[in-house]
Amino acid sequence: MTDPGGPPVRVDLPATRPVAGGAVAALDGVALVTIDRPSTLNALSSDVLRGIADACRRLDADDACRAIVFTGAGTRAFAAGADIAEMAAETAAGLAASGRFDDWDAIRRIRKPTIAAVRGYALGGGLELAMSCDMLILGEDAKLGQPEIKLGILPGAGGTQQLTRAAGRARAIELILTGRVIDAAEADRIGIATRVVPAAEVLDAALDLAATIASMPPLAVRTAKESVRLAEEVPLSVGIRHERQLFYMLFGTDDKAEGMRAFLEKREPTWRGR
Ligand code: CO8
Repeated sequence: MTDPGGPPVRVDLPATRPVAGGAVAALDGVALVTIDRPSTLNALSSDVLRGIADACRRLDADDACRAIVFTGAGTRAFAAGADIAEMAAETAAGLAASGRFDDWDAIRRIRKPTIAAVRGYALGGGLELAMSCDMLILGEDAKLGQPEIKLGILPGAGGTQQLTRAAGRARAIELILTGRVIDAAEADRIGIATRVVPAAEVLDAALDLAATIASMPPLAVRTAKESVRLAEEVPLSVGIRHERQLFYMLFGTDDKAEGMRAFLEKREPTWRGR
């Protein structure tokens, strides 16, 4: 298979999808980021990673974007991991100097809500990318794993931390020390998935979820995400204190006044993001 020849990462804002009659519908506020290297099962070369990180930085600063879906081109893979051909030539010093982890950090730091739409393989860095997202929609054909151990390395883009937080130590360590690949049903059972859907419906399900979130008041979405993500980092009492500060802050917003007024007046709210 050959790649389409365009940039290895495509960004559509707003995302579109076909509707009846051959037309396309734009999904207001939803961005779609597509990894487009199907010939390597969307392996994450440094170019691809930079493309994803640049997209995250741009979309995070763009008020027109209120939710982001990440996906892989084709039906075989979300991403089969970091590019092994590239990594084979890499040295410790080169890796440390490369700034590639700045790109991973940029992906994890994004404040807009993120959804991974996963068909086929999400392995190694591919699973780490999916787990960096706030939500994972898995197709029934999804195959997830951290096979780095078989290459003499460990999951170095957050996998040991993210998988352990999502699935618990006993499950995460077995997967990381054996490199075993799991199917969507098992991923769902151990708490990695938001939802499992038929393979052909993955992207639509992710776009629907993104469109629903994009229709919510942006400041409340942003602070709710911040608060949930903080739960992975800090003790409960600190998280609850922070949540309370964010709650106070939202009581000073136009959207809080509008949301409650609209409920009482039995009408749809109009969000201003202020
Ligand atoms: N890197 C580069 N090329 C790849 C990768 C990859 N990760 N995965 C697949 N490809 C290529 C294959 O080489 C092949 O190319 P070609 O047609 O030129 O031979 C093509 O994609 C199709 O793959 P296969 O022929 O192997 O397809 P199969 O259906 O037989 O197998 C698998 C599919 C099982 C997914 C298999 O391709 C595989 O095992 N891939 C490697 C999976 C892997 O080990 N991933 C982890 C990589 S390590 C990592 O991600 C570390 C993350 C830390 C990042 C920090 C960076 C700074």
